[in-house]
Amino acid sequence: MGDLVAVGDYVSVLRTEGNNGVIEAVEERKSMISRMAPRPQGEYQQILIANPDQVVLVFSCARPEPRFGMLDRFLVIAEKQQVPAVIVANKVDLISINEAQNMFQVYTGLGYSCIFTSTRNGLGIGKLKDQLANKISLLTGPSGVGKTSLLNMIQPELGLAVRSVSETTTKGRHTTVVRELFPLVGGGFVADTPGLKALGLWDIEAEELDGYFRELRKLVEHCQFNDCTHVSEPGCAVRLAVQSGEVDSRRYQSYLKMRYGEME
Ligand SMILES: Nc1nc2c(ncn2[C@@H]2O[C@H](COP(=O)(O)OP(=O)(O)OP(=O)(O)O)[C@@H](O)[C@H]2O)c(=O)[nH]1
Ligand SMILES: [Mg+2]
Ligand SMILES: [Zn+2]
Repeated sequence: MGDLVAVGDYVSVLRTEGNNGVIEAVEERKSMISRMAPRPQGEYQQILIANPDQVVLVFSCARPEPRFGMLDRFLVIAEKQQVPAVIVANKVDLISINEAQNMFQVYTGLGYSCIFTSTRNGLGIGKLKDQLANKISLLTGPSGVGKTSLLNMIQPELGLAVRSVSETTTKGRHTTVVRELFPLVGGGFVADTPGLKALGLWDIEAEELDGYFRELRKLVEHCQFNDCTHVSEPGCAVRLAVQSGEVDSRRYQSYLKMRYGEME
């Protein structure tokens, strides 16, 4: 089971009366960002966006603390779909730029671009605006990290609703509810999404996971066994690299969690 049509799909519409129409066909997607959404009826593939040029993963440096496990899952999905991923570290005003850079340095070290922002002092807003220009982007991340606030700052005309309750509550509470593509004044579109609580991987096999971790991908060929799971096999190049510090141990833990089915 899954969404039949999603934000970003190219469709053929048959005009009916007035401003109404029915979708007659959905073109094949070249890529999509989707997750397994928990539903009482069972597994369901929720498509967050179809055919994006990039996915912008927004996390806050504090309030709430960044959920790196979720970031790692998003990166795996983006790698599998070959969709470029950009990380936004928002609310830098709550810590310092140095602390923020340290927090995300694993990712910049892997070659992901990371934009440091604050809607309180305007840091990085111009950079983010440039990054979004003339592209179709998905803006996603946990709830309360400031996704909608960032969009409003980039384009105040949008006037999107932002959480007004006290910032001291770090619990998820959704302010954005609908998913929709907004046109950007300078060209391009961006989809704001409600914050996600969990990101279940869809259609990613345990055996292919290491290929979606940039730092593991290049090591697997050096493992003694070509079906190495990188857990306990002898001659495992991945575990060796974790021990030497060449591979970040938290990223390795993320890999294990994903491989052995824990939700994040
Ligand atoms: N200190 C600080 N607070 C911010 C910043 N950006 C947003 N906030 C606050 O964070 C809270 C959540 O902002 P939203 O923009 O609604 O967050 P969201 O990610 O869209 O949340 P959902 O729609 O629930 O997914 C609001 O109280 C904002 O004022 C920032 O750069 N610094
Ligand atoms: Mg929002
Ligand atoms: Zn191995």
